[in-house]
Amino acid sequence: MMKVIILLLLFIFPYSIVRAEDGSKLWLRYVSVSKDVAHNRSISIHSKDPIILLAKQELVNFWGKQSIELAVDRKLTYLKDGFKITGNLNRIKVIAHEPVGLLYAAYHLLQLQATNQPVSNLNIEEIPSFDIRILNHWDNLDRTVERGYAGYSLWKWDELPGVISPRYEEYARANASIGINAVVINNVNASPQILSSQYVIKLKSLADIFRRYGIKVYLSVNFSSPKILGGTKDSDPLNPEVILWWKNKVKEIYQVIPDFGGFLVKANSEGQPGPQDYGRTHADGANMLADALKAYHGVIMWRAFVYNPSSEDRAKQAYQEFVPLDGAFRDNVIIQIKNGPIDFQPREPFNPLFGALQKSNEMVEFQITQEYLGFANHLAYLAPLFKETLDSDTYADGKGSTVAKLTDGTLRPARKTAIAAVANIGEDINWTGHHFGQANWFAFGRLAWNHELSSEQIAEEWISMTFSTDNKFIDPVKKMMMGSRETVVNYMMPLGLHHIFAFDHHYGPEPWGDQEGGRPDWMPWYYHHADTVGLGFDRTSNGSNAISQYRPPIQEVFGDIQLCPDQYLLWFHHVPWSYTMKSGRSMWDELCYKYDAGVQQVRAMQQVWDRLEGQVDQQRFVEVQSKLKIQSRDAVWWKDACLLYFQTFSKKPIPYDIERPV
Ligand code: GCW
Repeated sequence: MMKVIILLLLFIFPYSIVRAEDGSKLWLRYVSVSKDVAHNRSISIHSKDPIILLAKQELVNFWGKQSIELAVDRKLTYLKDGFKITGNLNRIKVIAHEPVGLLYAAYHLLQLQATNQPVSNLNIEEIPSFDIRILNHWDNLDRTVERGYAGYSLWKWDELPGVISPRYEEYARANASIGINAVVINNVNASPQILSSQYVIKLKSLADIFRRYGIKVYLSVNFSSPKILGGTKDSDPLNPEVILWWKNKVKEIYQVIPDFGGFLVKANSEGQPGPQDYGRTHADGANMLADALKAYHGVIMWRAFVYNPSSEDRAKQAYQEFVPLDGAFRDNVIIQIKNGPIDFQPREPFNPLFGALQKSNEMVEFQITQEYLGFANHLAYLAPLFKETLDSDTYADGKGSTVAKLTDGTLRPARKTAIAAVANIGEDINWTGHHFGQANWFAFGRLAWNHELSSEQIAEEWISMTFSTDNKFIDPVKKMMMGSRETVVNYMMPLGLHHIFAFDHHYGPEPWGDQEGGRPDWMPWYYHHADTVGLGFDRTSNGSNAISQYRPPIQEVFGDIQLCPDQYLLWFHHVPWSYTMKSGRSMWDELCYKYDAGVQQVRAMQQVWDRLEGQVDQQRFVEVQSKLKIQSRDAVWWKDACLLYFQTFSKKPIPYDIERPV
């Protein structure tokens, strides 16, 4: 009887549509070639390099068309990690300077095939925008993940190096397919234990897998490691005993992992130890480590995310600490700067430190994990957020000094350029908790490879590789993704509001939050300053003057309430409730409409998705649908909580044509 019902169901719903699909395959859904194709096509190489062999294998398995020749040409130094693909219907030639370039070319070809792009007349040259395209995992050694919403860490430290999970290789392959070539394995709030010999051996087993995919491993290190692990008197960067400890540790690492990438350091920030504990500067600390790594071509990524509870505006502190040190850093130090001056908010203006450091290497740090954008519950496509920062003109070296061009070597030649993002990856079957979280991992990789790609193009690539190549599916989903980040901004923190999250976990709204004895700079009022006059943080010269850290003409634009774009208004200005906005509405009314728009937009996303039932496998359909339900409830929660709270200051009615808070 059961069998008959199943057969009947399969007849009504073709198997390919109802088949369960858990999302574990990510965007890597290449179809294996038939024996016929394999027979009539050749993939030739002249090398035994393991990365080239892998490139060949991927093509042998999945390339459905012409014969291909893969070759390394050491003369083409300008190509570095890049590649050239030329050819016609019968034969394709791929050339790269490095073996990994051939691997990237293989994935490029497979992507063209998977997205139904023409491959008959190819003339492609791709060179990555940044040298180091790196994921930062905030994974702890006990397998919890700081700000991680996709289950426990992928790294099973207790089993390593003996047991190798197949997911290590799947992870490496996914990264290589989008050009990511580096990973920081552990949390920036680093346990000193990661540098113990036992862990170095565990790390080696991961490095050995990743190497085949062109990926180098890096470690976050705790600045107190010499004292805690090595028993030195202190961890003063100028103490010869400390310097020697680091030198030996670096040597030990390179003995087992010869291509180890380097260290990422969070120092004197949020309670982490650092050189200032000994009266030294960030440069003293960074340079000491950089010297230890130099002989091995290792790199130090030194974070600029520093602030202290003080009377100074938190948004100004990184600039104040780092600009006086400009020029003091070794050339294998890169200052890693969060995209905005506060902390990965749904929207921030660009960090004024970009370009302000004239003689130091700089790189951007984005956050893919959605600490401040609804965790793995909300659909928020982040390519538009990443691009907003990368395309921001700092005017540091004149007009056109975008953050991208300042950090990719175009305007400021650097030994190595880099871009980082905090990963959203965990043990969950679908890797990222929300199926659409995969798109943000993908988008970061694609933009690190080519920051000129448009968010639309990346969305389209991802949708067609992950779900369907049918335009009837791609178009509405792309539209939904493209608006999704702005939607989150609308229902959480429109008009430049920021950091009004519930204390510590950062999920829901708590603009009224006031922890007894808590740090004032961790309390929401610090950021929104609501009072009977108005709302917003005055960062003009009448207030904290954070505006002075931006260059003209940005300074004039952000600093003038009339010129300041609406999206940053309450970031830079304390605006009266009845102030007339560009729309003609009062600031209070505008705020109400924005929150309401956010709610309506999530409901519209639900409708778009609901209509796609049957065009995508049932499992992913239902899982995304359920997440959208949560998102829509949360949007109402945000709107009601924020409007009812701010209304206690504005004392104005909520316009009747928006949904009433209850
Ligand atoms: O965004 C904040 C997070 C912390 C994080 C810190 C940082 C790793 O709330 O959890 O710590 O930033 O970036 O160092």
